[in-house]
Parts: sequence; structure tokens; C-alpha cells
Amino acid sequence: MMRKVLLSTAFVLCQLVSAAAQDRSAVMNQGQMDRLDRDRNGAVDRSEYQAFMTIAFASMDKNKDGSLRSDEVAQALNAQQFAATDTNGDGKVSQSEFLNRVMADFKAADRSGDGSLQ
Ligand SMILES: [Ca+2]
Ligand SMILES: [Ca+2]
Ligand SMILES: [Ca+2]
Repeated sequence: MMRKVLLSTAFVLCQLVSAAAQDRSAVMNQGQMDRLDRDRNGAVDRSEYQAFMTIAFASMDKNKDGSLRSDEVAQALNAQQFAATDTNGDGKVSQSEFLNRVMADFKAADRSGDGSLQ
């Protein structure tokens, strides 16, 4: 009886571990995970992700006008992704449009719904 309980607990743990591993693989690899995880708790929470993406936005904004044109993000987004991110359709991706998009990606990747990616 005890043995059966232990086995099923181990099975559930394995499932949890593999679900957590899938969490972040949708949006980042292990190297990115290590850079984003500022407090080194093994998980990237919303504020860590947003802080990183705010810096990423600034570094992509080559001409420093506060928005991204398609040529500034050509390596990160294809034309279709750019259009989907530019929600007001003015041909530029503002910081809030960018953060809306990446935080939506974060939410989609956070399958466990606990606000962090392990
Ligand atoms: Ca963390
Ligand atoms: Ca710009
Ligand atoms: Ca726009």
C-alpha cells in the first residue's frame, strides 16, 4: 500500500517537473533564463521578464525615438509579427505595444498560471 502511494507521488512529481520545463521553453532557452532570473530563485517572474524586455526594447530602438520601426526589429520579428504587435497600426511599435505583446507571450507560456516561468 505504502509502495503504491510512493510510486504515484513520484509520478505526479515527474509530471510537474516536465510541465515546468515546458513553461519557459516557449519563450526562452536556458541561457536567457539564467540572465533573466535576477534573484536566482530558479524562476523568471513577471517583473523580471518585464524588466528584461524593457531593456531589450531600448537596445532595439537604435535611433532612440521611443518606438521600433520594422527595420529596427527585422531580426526579432517578421512582417506578420510586427503587424500583430503594432496594434494601433501606425507602422511603429511603441514600448507599451511591445510590452503588451511580450507579456501576453509570458502569460501564454506560464501554463501553471503562477506568474513565473521555471
Ligand atoms: Ca527569479
Ligand atoms: Ca526607433
Ligand atoms: Ca503602433
